Amino acid sequence: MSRNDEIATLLEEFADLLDAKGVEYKPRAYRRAAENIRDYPGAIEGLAAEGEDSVGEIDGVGDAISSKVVEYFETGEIEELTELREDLPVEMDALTAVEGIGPKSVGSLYEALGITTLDELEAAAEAGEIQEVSGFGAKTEQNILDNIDFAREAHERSLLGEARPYGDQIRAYLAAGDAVEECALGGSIRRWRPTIGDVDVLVGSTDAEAVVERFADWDELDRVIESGETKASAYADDVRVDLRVVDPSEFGAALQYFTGSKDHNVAVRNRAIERDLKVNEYGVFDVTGVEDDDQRAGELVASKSEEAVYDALGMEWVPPELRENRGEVAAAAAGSLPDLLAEGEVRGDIHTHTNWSDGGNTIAEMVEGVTDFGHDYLAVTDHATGPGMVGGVGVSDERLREQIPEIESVAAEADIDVFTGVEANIAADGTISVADDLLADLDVVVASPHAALDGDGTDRLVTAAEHPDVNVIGHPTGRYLNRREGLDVDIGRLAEAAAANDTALEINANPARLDLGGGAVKQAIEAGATIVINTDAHSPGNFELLRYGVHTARRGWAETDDVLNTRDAEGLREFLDG
Ligand code: DGT
Ligand code: CA
Ligand code: CA
Ligand code: ZN
Repeated sequence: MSRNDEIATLLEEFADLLDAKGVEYKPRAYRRAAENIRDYPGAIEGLAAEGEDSVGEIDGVGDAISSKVVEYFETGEIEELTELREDLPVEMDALTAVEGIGPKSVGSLYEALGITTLDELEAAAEAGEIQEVSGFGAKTEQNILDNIDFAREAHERSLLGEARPYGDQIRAYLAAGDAVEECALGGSIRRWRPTIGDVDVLVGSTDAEAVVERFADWDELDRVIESGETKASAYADDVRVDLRVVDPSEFGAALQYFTGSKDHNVAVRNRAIERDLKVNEYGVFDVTGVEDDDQRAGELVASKSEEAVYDALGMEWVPPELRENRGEVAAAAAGSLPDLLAEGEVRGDIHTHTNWSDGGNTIAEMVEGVTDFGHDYLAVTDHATGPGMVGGVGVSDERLREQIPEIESVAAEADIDVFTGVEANIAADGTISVADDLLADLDVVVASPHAALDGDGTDRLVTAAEHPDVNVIGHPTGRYLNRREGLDVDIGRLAEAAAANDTALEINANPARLDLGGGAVKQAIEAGATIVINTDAHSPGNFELLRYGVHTARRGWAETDDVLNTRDAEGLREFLDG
């Protein structure tokens, strides 16, 4: 975690605690400052060393906050935050993992019932005490009971977007070690699953002790929970990291085994058995006539590389994102694996926000950011008002009309193509929250569900996809990973409607969403739909999130032609006009 992230996280905690105390306005300022510090390209510790004025040069960071930042670097704590924590000794992250429970509710429940943990919350709900608290009702209480298990489980899994940077860092760090011959990530993080139980990292080395030692010395680790001769486990923040060291000659077999998924490995193992072979973490062995049940018994056929392991089983090498037992074993055996979309093939972003709605930056700053990122085009799609847009976030039709010439004037100066657009809301009955004549005047219409996100949403989304001016269904299920499951959607039926109406289905690359997910993407493509991968950026730093969308597309077997924004601006225009 960079010091910028560290400070941002503290300020967000500050904001949550202020919210819990019922303080108004201030939390919003703290969150905005946190976001800008996180996105700030320089090192915050450098500014802090120069003093409060330098910290205050970051957008949205006023005197009160900059003095706290300096205090933290000087003393190692923010006194006011420490006091707030003592005042409200709640497990904020765990409690707010329950859908419908925010920091404010946590504050009220602590005030009224002294609730600090999920267990206490559950007990109070079961005893009917929650509905007695002012501002809560029987419905909220039932909602807590319905969601607590989900929240408990979710709290134990990290988001891919949180875990992946640690994975990249630990891999680079270990790979630079003297004793390390091979190093790779395995497990769910290598498969780019949207949530991660632990980050698996595998090293090939003849000196396991030195590798375990180097691992334990990694700066980012907060605590080591287990350490043995060839393995170790530790936490960096809330992310668990699992190290395993194997002999370099067996690295490929170990990597294949520890990448999983379990279901993929079962299918691979069954294929081996059919051919009188055995596959395990040590290699592929010919076991014809072998009685010995030692793991390494039999004639070794392959173990050094993953390619060799799959080859020995008569299969193409399987990209990790496909290893979910969704038909990849048969396809690899038949030599018919998809030619997957690659990072770098996506050429633009058509779902982004500016400070006209809830984004943090101007239209010009977003255009500059996406240009620096290397894209060929951008669509500005601020939130329209409507259901789900609380706190005046959405833009009225009238304001959207005013925004069009503003976008066009930035476009005239830009090195890339800039499209006008909107992110409209899909109401529960499938209607779109913006007037038809305005929709017709905009280049890109993203329509997304933002409220009433439970139950079956198929009819609702199909109706939206059939609207002649809707180009993209944004984050179709509305899920928030680890927080809410979102709409149930018959993806096949939605995809058919989308394909028939030239509407693309989005993979929202924001790591909190990754919506659609891999399984749904595969179904959508099979039903003929076009996919579009957008970051839903609210600041220029968010364009970097694209890779999570690309790997989600790969999990859905997407090839280049399946993805709308691999086309150039001309190609995109043809789709929009089609
Ligand atoms: P996670 O960490 O819950 O997000 O998911 P994974 O897939 O990373 O699971 P993890 O960390 O428990 O184990 C890493 C891989 O090791 C897993 O994908 C497959 C392999 N593996 C672990 N335990 C077993 C097992 O009992 N049988 C088989 N076939 N494979 C296993
Ligand atoms: Ca894992
Ligand atoms: Ca593991
Ligand atoms: Zn959006």
